[in-house]
Amino acid sequence: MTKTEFVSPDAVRSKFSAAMSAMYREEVPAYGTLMGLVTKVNDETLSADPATKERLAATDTLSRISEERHGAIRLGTAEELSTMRRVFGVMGMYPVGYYDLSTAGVPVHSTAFRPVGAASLKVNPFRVFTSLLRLDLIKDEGLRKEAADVLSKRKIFTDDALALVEQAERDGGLDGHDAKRFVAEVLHTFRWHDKAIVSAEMYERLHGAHRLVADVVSFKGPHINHLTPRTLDIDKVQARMPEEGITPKAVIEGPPARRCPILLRQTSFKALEEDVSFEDADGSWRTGSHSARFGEIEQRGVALTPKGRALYDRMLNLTRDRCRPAADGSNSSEYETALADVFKAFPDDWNSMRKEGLGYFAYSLTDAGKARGGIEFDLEAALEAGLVQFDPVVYEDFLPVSAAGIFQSNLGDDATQEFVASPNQKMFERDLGVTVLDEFAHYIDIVRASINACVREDGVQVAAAE
Ligand code: OOG
Ligand code: NI
Repeated sequence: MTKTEFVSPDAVRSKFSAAMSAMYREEVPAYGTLMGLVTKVNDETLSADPATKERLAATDTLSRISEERHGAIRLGTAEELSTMRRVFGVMGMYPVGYYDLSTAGVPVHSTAFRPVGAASLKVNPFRVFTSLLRLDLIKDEGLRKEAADVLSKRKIFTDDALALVEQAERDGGLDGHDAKRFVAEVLHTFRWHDKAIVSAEMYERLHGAHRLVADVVSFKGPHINHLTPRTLDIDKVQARMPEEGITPKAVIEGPPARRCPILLRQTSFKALEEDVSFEDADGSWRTGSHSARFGEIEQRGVALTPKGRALYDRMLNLTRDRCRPAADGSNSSEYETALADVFKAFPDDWNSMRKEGLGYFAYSLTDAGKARGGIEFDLEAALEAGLVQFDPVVYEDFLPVSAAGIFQSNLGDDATQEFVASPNQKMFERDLGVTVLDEFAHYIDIVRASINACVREDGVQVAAAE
């Protein structure tokens, strides 16, 4: 008997990411327009900056950028979340990090399913920001029960998708034929459904509790609500969006524009008002509207260490103490000035960030280092001697304040609501069925592995800067 050849989880993820992109392009044409603009700006940026292009190519990250994107979904129950974890597991995507959005008035908590490890990320870094609705934060007990009841009855995965997940877990993978079926079956879960599963009257009550509650509870499944391509120059794309008929939100979330980008900058366009229909008691359908799906772009920079991240958080808080960005964009230039001003104190060259332990950098041998067969002494000395070089490690995760800004801009300016901040990672992990991975441990692993690969076989390993 011949041994079954399994398709690698990385290849399944690449196929899935491409299938999602094709589906969303058809569902939301503005996403296709935005992708075209991002590709154009990325090409222009790379031609104007051959040095960056060369480093991206040398670190094998150039090819991933045009295919790079993240999406987001919102789930309703613990069972949906734990099953989603198993589905993503088949594609080599694991839950990294815990994001509490209750502080920002959004009744969800979240994780990011994404590949882990330099090799998998290079193949395809597709991530899905996955939120779980927190009905426990909704005050109206009657409504909470009704919502839980609706959610307990819906089935968001097809029977074949579930069977294929079980098969992959049991056998250790899927062959080419089944991997294709798996992608097609799982795609159904993320589709848009314009027929609500609740009455118009219940939709209004859910909406009254919070727009997000209505979005999660009223439909058959967790429609993908945005797909975000990665740009190399977010300011340029933001400035050109109106030319393409797209209106971006007022301010870019995250750090200011810098010579050396850090973490993540994001901007989005407002959710579309879409026709949906609700079933009446007599079985007829009545038209209404719902807004959920939007577009977003992002620029990714270097991953920060806990020290760098603490500095970023402090500076963002200082900025927001000075000027809180209004949802209607009325003070956006004042906010941008404050942001740029405060962040002047954050070093803006790679070597200072590296030396001060603010960011993660991967090391590799230069031609001279390769000619010597590697290094065997102190890393700093090897850098000085030109035997080793370093490149920024890309930030692969999300930022809670930015995520809150993205959620808010899509909920409408009037939707700000106060919840008592109540992070509950324990509850989230119980519902998920595993603990979430630590993002910092992941970056440290990448740095360590890069250093070890520079060391000569007979050399003494050097410790990574952490
Ligand atoms: C997710 C919003 C967060 C991001 O990029 O920070 C997000 C959502 O609206 O469901 O996608
Ligand atoms: Ni997003």
